[in-house]
Amino acid sequence: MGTKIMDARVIVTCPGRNFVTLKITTTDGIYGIGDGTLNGRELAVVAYLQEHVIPCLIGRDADRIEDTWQYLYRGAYWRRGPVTMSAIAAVDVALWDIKAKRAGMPLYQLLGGRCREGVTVYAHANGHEVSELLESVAKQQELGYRAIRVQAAVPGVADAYGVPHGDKPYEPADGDLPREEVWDTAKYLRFMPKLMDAVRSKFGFDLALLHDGHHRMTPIEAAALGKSLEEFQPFWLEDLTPAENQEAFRLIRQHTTAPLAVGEVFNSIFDCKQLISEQLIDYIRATVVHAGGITHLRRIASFADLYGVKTGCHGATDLSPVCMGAALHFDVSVPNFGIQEHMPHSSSTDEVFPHAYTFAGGMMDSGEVAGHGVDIDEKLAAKFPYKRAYLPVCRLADGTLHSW
Ligand code: EZ4
Ligand code: CO
Repeated sequence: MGTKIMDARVIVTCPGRNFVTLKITTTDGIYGIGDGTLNGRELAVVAYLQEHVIPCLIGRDADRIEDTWQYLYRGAYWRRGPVTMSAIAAVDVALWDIKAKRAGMPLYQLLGGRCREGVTVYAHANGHEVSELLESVAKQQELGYRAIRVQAAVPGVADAYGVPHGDKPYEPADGDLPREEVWDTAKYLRFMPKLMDAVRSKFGFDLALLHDGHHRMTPIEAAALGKSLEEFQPFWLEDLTPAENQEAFRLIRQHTTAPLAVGEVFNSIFDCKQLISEQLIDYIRATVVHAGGITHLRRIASFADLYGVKTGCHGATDLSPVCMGAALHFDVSVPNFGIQEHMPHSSSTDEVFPHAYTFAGGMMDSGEVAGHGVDIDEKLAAKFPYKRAYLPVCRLADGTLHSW
């Protein structure tokens, strides 16, 4: 027993979008990889890893995952935050990958084994008009998805969240400097019931329908949205209001029974402690890369389970295939699984990160390969150098900066 960390290296690649990957190699010649991508702030995590984490890793016992997590979290004195927690996640996932490879087992076996036969995922549908959105929903249904997130352009509003610019697939981090978008919540609140009505009228109520408010409402606006959409039975309404103020969700809850999902920007259990313990949400969206890896995400999920809150891991394209692979092992083994987001990566991203996970009939699966089942083709990765890319910023018509 006992294998030591011999080498740790950060690989940055941009096969269509930027990804940060940590590769850890042990003295017995096994390597593991972890995702450390933080959209629009990628190089901050690279520096954190290279300058401050990797020097402490060399020579450590690769089997001591929990101790290494505690060392990087408590030991740093400065705790939490997306940069720190993404860096810790990269180490944590690489070490779980190594441990599972050494055991000769898929990672989910080390997490207690399967709790389900597959992972129900939801797709994104979007449109510049309602008719285009309806076509997009039909297309996702044909691909096999039974849960679909709907986002459409709002009449009279220049930029709605979740709708692509032009014909390209939706990928918001597209500016060498942040693109500026203009937003109007009142118009959005008037439009949303019409949109949901159009979708339910065409597709009926068997389809699980999701929607992302992307932090743009005040608590009372969020309450009004929930109330107006309740009759369309959404599977969830996501990120209606920014969640720095957790008790704001009490107000939303007083007015609507629409299920609420929050937490893709959370990086610690403390970000959702009150939301969970007061049962102010129904799904916790934290995922592997931004919430401290498998080790910390399991802690969040166990805590959530005490209060009947289910998981709903973030799975946009800025979370690399390495994160998706690790998340799927978590998803098949966590008792209180809810749903997993799936936004397929570009073919060049899939080529740089060969993976064992699969999609069929609206479900994904981790696969049965030892480790988390995701690798990186370093030669190919080197052909796609880092390219600075920002997420947009959002303003109101009078120029006031608003949450994007
Ligand atoms: O805007 O991942 O639910 N999914 C989302 C994402 C986020 C991006 C930000 O990096 O809200 O599309
Ligand atoms: Co979201």
